[in-house]
Amino acid sequence: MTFSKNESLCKQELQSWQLTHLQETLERVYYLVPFYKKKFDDAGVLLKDIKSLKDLSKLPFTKKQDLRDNYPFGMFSVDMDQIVRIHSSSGTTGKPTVVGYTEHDMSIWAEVMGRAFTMGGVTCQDIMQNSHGYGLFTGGLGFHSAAERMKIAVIPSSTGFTSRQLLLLKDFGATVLTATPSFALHMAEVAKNEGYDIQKDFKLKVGFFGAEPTSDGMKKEIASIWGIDYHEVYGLSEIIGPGVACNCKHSNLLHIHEDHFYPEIIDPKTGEVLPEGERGELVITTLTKQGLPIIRYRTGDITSLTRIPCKCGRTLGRIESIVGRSDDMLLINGVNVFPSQIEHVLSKQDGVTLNYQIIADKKGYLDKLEIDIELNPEMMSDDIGDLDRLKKTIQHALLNHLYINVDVKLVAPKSLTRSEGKAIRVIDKRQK
Ligand code: DLL
Repeated sequence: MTFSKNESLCKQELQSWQLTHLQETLERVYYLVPFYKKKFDDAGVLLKDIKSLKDLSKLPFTKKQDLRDNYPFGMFSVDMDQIVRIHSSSGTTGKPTVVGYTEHDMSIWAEVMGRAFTMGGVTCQDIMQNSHGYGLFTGGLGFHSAAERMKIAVIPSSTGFTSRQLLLLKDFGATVLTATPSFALHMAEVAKNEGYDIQKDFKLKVGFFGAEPTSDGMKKEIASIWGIDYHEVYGLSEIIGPGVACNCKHSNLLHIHEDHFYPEIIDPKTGEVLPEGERGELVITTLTKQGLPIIRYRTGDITSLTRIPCKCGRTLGRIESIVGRSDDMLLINGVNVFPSQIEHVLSKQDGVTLNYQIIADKKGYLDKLEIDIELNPEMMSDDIGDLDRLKKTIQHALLNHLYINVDVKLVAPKSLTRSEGKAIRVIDKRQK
């Protein structure tokens, strides 16, 4: 069963829908968003040059930095009186990336999430505990609004407060769980410690997880500990939020809702479009969005795309689980962290140098971030109190700027390894 008829259009119908909506979107952005008019003019591309889907590759890419440069609302194609929701994600310079939705966009979001819920067999008989963070992050409210529109009873438990989450999960009898994979595993660990019998005390049958790269092993572990069907949801706020792609029961590959989000896979170094099946960076063009239509957005996510038919009957292409990122962004418990954000904070601190190393690791099932920073030689002192105060000041500044707790270690001058080429700033022990 599918949620909407566009999920199983034949190739010609789908391509004709995509081309019509692409041309409409290009008109919209060219005439309503000065950034795109300049970009297309500079590239010497006329709207009438885009006669086929392949012609899309003539257009320049949009990057995260473009959204920052047009902060906050410069890329919107409607007036504020038509915007009904604003979300944002954190940025390298302190300026977040801002996204806005019209009522029409909210319907598209609910539709693609409805497709995901249907892939997991969820109906209005279900109760969904939504343990994604609520707020500017699109995870919490993205799942919430779509569930409500499908008349699914949704428990807005948000993330954290694990013991209380477990109490609600048991007493309210949720059948569906949504969370980041690391939080789902953390919940299971706490449940065991608190003496719950996971299979007997909870009624969960399916879970939707995403927002961070997850190994197949971790997915299997979550499915088996909770005794649920694991569905992966992929998405990013710049495109819509969660719901860009999701896997059905027949495959681990994720159906990408390409009637709304047109995918291309490019070589991240050359920008060339790669043939189907090859791995590269996912680039997405929105086909139906009004608030923030976006052309050839470089997601930074590495994956591949296939259009080999799926047993479920959906004709939408499928992407493999995100393999990694083409930039240096770290995802710490679902929060985006760039090394340059950390450097920005350190550059404002007296007493330390900019010789630092970032170490991402796991503590239990949660991510933890440690930063080793070399002290300024003048700060070398025997006064432990001074050093402790400095450490706390930096931790506080990082929390304020990144919204995550960071374990700061102050180390002696010249004690970190120097490299001859590019400095190795990040050691990600989670990938081992
Ligand atoms: O993470 C939206 C989301 C919320 C997706 C909840 C799924 C569930 P952003 O905060 O803008 O949006 O972060 C987007 O997160 O470019 C990927 O690098 C990463 N990401 C999202 N989903 C997955 C996934 C939300 N299933 C960035 N697997 C994206 C791996 C993912 N990485």
